[in-house]
Amino acid sequence: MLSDFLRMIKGFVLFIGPSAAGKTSILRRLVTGKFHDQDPTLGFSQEIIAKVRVIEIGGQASLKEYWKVALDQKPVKIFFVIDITNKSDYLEFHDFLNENAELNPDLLETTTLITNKIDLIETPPTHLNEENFFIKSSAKTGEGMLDILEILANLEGQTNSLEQDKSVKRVSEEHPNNQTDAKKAESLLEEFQGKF
Ligand SMILES: Nc1nc2c(ncn2[C@@H]2O[C@H](COP(=O)(O)OP(=O)(O)O)[C@@H](O)[C@H]2O)c(=O)[nH]1
Ligand SMILES: [Mg+2]
Repeated sequence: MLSDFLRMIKGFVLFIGPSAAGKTSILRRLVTGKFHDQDPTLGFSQEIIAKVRVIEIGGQASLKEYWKVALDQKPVKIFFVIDITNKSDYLEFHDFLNENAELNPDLLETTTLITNKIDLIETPPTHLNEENFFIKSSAKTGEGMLDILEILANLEGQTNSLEQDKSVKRVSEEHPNNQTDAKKAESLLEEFQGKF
């Protein structure tokens, strides 16, 4: 089961947020330095960045239960990625904090908001004035990537860092789109178990 798997890999960074906010694009940019236009992730993906294990879970309603499973494992860091041009993404961020505060009391401290797609607008929307801190990013232009990397680099040592296989950079691609979420979770799980 996925929950067993997540328990097994304690010590990780979580990338979550609404579908199509740009989570995969940011992770790809961090790993490859490039931007590719792509389809939203329908399941999960994982990258190793600065030796830190980063797990992305897609934003579809059907995957929210996996968010909770992952949050329950107390990730060392959570990045909540939203599309800066989409106000409902921002509202979803606050719903996320409210709904999961009980499950994960460290949530506020652990979570950093990333407002992605900054390349699409001139000035950040005014509702963001209420945020103390957020990283403005663009997977397309590379803006904000250094800020994210800096946070990840500072986490080195706090996560299970795959020391046994230093050559592994990208552990897994996201899974093909012609599978159901459950199937994807299952096959990703198999792949992970084969690798670690
Ligand atoms: N203009 C622009 N488009 C982006 C950016 N990041 C992602 N996208 C596009 O937004 C869509 C969703 O991106 P994706 O990374 O799959 O989102 P995810 O579902 O959060 O993983 C894709 O078409 C991306 O090419 C960005 O910074 N700027
Ligand atoms: Mg994705």
